[in-house]
Amino acid sequence: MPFIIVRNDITKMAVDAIVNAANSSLLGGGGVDGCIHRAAGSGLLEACRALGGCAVGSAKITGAYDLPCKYVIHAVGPRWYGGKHGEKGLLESCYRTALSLAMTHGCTSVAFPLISSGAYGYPKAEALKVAVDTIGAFLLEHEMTVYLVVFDRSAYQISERLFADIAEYIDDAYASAHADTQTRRLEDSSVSRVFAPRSPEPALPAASFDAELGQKLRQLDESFSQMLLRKIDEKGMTDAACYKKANIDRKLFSKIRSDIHYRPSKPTALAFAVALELPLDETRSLLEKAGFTLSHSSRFDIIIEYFITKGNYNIFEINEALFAFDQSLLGA
Ligand code: AR6
Repeated sequence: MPFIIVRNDITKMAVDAIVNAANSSLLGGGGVDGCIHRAAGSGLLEACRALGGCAVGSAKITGAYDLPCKYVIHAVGPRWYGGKHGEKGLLESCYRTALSLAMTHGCTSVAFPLISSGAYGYPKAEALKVAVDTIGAFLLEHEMTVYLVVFDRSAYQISERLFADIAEYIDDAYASAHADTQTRRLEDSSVSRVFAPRSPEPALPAASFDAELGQKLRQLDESFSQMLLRKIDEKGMTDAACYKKANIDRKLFSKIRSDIHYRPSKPTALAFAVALELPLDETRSLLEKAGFTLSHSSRFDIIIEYFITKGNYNIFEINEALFAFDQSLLGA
């Protein structure tokens, strides 16, 4: 999965590069900066001294010393002064500069903390949106696995309004699923009152059974991968645009492309439905090809349904919401 949100201590991430939320002196500090310098050892501070500082909104790279990664990218986020002092542009520029440094150093995996959201006071929900949007846009153009490392749950907040809106949608969907069950129970009990044993189906002789089954197997419906490739063509998308928008890595996509009977996981199948911007009924048809359905008994399903019915097909935003509700993320 090219973009993954995880809850972890960034110094434990075994990726090519981790990003530090530094200050413009690059000589260490508190928060994630302090954790990284402590875990990397004094060699990191020596390397930073040689860099001569760094401008706000920019980033510089060093080796990683005792850390399990290869590089540390020191990005200097903006302090929050209320939002009207170019904070957003500077924060975006931090992510973009760090990502392009990672690219030029051949990194295929990078982990970011939520830059500026601690000591620098950037509101967490807004800092998170900048991170998700900027990293998301980069991944639509480049092959890389990017982790957004969220230290603790309180550090992670999707906007309260979105959270409340999804929570309400889940409640309503549960309520209607429950009402359906009740009606069904009533219907079932009325059926059982008039229940009469069904006459047994006449048994088919073994030979004709085999022939009929053989014929049915030859008339298999379009498979998941066939439908996926057809939809990509119909939408006039390239394969790469589709798997990137689906947060799916290239290797998995090639597997799906070359195996018409490929059985994806549900998050993978849904990721493609989102990338293709399928409406709900077509999403259900694509899922069905992989043996899945959307159910109102599952929070995961309701959240996906919420975004599709709102016409919001931004997989990174959907994942942000899934993460906030402790659900598996889309993509693979
Ligand atoms: N792993 C991942 N995330 C962490 C970790 C960790 N080990 N520790 C903290 N965070 P901050 P800033 C989260 O304050 O706002 C320093 O003194 C934390 O919960 O580290 O950019 C520098 O030297 C928060 O969400 O960075 C600068 O002077 C996020 O990392 C200044 O702070 C960023 O919080 C930079 O401030």
